[in-house]
Amino acid sequence: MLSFFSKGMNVDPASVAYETVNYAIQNKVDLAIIDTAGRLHTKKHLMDELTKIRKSIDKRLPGAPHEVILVLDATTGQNAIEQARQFTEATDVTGLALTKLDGSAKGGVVLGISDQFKIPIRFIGVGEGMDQLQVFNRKAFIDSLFN
Ligand SMILES: Nc1nc2c(ncn2[C@@H]2O[C@H](COP(=O)(O)OP(=O)(O)OP(=O)(O)O)[C@@H](O)[C@H]2O)c(=O)[nH]1
Ligand SMILES: [Mg+2]
Repeated sequence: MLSFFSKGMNVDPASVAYETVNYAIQNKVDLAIIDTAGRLHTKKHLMDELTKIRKSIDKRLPGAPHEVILVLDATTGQNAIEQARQFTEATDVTGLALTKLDGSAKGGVVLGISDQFKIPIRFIGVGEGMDQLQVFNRKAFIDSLFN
């Protein structure tokens, strides 16, 4: 079963996160993905909310979230380093996803980020389709950098 949990506009994101976990538990959902949506790393109050969101999730399900994925756009280049710095300071990021690798950007910057912040690369995006988010393959990625 696949469902989408929403509370509409202008609602406190931490309360949406709490209720999402509550919904997932009550409906015996295997996996809940919470999108923290449109969070600019330059807006302090939006970054501070991440801490609150994490606390609410943990309150409903101690130990959760089990994974926190930072999604980086391969076309942003060096700016991705600053994004990674800000997000890792705001919350405990456990994995990286690198999108837009279907364009001309090769996303090499993510190697430095993974190394510097000690976070594994988990997924890559190679298009807008649902099946175009793929599990990261280190050999294929390195090969593509030199092709
Ligand atoms: N070509 C291509 N397009 C992508 C990829 N990933 C996302 N997109 C497109 O990029 C646009 C923005 O994607 P979103 O997922 O909304 O980006 P976002 O970072 O969540 O944006 P905010 O939540 O507004 O901060 C959409 O049109 C996506 O379909 C990718 O791997 N390749
Ligand atoms: Mg979004």
